[in-house]
Amino acid sequence: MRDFRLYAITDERFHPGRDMIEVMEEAILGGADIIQLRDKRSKKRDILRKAYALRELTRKHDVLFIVNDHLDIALEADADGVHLGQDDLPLKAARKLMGDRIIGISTHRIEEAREAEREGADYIGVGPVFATKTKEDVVAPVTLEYVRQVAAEITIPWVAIGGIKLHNVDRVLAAGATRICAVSEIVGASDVIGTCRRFVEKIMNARGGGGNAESRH
Ligand code: 3NM
Repeated sequence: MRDFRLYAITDERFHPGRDMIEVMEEAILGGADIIQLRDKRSKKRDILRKAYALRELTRKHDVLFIVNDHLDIALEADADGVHLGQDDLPLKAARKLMGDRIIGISTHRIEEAREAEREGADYIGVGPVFATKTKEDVVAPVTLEYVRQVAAEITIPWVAIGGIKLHNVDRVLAAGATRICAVSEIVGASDVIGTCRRFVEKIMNARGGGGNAESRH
């Protein structure tokens, strides 16, 4: 798995009237290097159509493409991987179906992070760091303390997520994060390209100037 920096996730609620593929292309042009299709509302056949379109887009730009929740859609659309939550198919079962493809797991406490690592996740999500309205039924914010814990002991790639904005990302990076995921701040931005550029700049500054941040992975 490539060393991604900025993870962008689709959420059409944040850009009414704008085409999702256009928004995600702007995110990629701004520096997002991994894209996830996340759609909790549409019919499966509509999600599949979006997956085909995003696969074409991500291939054109040579960035990773992940499908949230649906292994069948991920496989059919030839995505690079799938992202699963704690209540989805267990990692071992998902691995049988996904083979060498990427499997990412959402984690909300260090025990879940350890388990995902032990069982062969390719990366984990670490959050929600701050309060978020984007994900329903999510646990209370895990705070920067969980980010520090993961930074100290988890060796597989991990990405901080949840309520991360340009105005608070520096604190997440200072806690040890080297990869950032933002949903509403990116896809809801009036300037998606510029927002992503600023995220990437901050991530790269933190990696370069943060001493051991990069050497950890
Ligand atoms: N997963 P925003 S938080 C999709 O903690 C998702 O596992 C989370 O959206 C987790 O950047 C989240 O708009 C939503 O707060 C993040």
